Amino acid sequence: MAHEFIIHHYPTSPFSEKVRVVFGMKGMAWRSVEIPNMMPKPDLMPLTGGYRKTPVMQIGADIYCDTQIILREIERRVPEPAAMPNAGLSFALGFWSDRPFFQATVPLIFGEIGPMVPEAFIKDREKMFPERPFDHAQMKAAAPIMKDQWRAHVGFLDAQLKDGREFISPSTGGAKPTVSDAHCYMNLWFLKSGLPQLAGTLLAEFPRVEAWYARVKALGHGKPTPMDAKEALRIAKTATSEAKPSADPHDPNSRKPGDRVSVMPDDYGRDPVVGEIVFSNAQEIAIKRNNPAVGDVVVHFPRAGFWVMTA
Ligand SMILES: N[C@@H](CCC(=O)N[C@@H](CS)C(=O)NCC(=O)O)C(=O)O
Repeated sequence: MAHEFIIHHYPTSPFSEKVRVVFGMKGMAWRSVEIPNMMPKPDLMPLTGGYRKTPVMQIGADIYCDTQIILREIERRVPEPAAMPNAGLSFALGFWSDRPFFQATVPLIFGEIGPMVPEAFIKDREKMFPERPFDHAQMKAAAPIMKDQWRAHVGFLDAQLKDGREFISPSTGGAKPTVSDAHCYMNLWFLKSGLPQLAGTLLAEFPRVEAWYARVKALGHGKPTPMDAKEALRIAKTATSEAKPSADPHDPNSRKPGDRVSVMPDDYGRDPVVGEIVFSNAQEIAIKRNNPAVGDVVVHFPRAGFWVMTA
């Protein structure tokens, strides 16, 4: 039997919402393991080897870190209905949603709800962003600037929808939802969930965007069934990775299967994961590691936005 898609996530996670929306587009069944929204994550670390962000996808003994590789892998395994037709630059759109647009959304939310946020969460996020104190007064002071930024980013969406298309993607003529909709949806979903009133005010001038948002929301989340975290560990332990060793003839650094490397995100939560290369290419690196709780697992990362170093 093919392994199930297991998502390690929590309901309020905006990056996880991208993945849930793509499951909705494809009408897929998946398993849902709820993880804490801060460290420690004792049932996740054996799987990832240190990567601590949310979400993480597990398929048997293969572990996928970061939505970029998670979405690519879902499409590879379940190509129809296509969420990534001609998907090249949709990945660039992903960077836009994950970085500048997200960085305008976070201070808007935490500037407002900051005083209610537990101390442990603040400490955790300060560890995740060591160069940036979690100062909600500062975030609140930046709100006017961030509102301007947020409005400008939503304006991009509005302009894309101006020709009456139902969905964002140019490659489907906008007739069908694609991963581009999930990228564009994330920050609106985050602000609407955290501060519905502010979102309503900022979106009032963009009825087309609101109508598109409702269409994406109506796609749903597919069919999730809860799974206990311990069950996910057990599945990893009994499964064997499906990753096949293969050389990367164009690797500019001449890395090869078996080389020991450490891989980490280049932005925040820069926890290195160490293992031996199974395969790598321009878009993916898969490394094998072992942990007593899960045995041998292969952890997959995207290349854009991640650093690979000799370990
Ligand atoms: N580039 C990552 C970003 C993931 C991310 O920042 N997720 C947030 C939650 S939505 C996070 O990890 N927060 C800290 C945590 O959950 O411990 C991706 O695309 O998956």
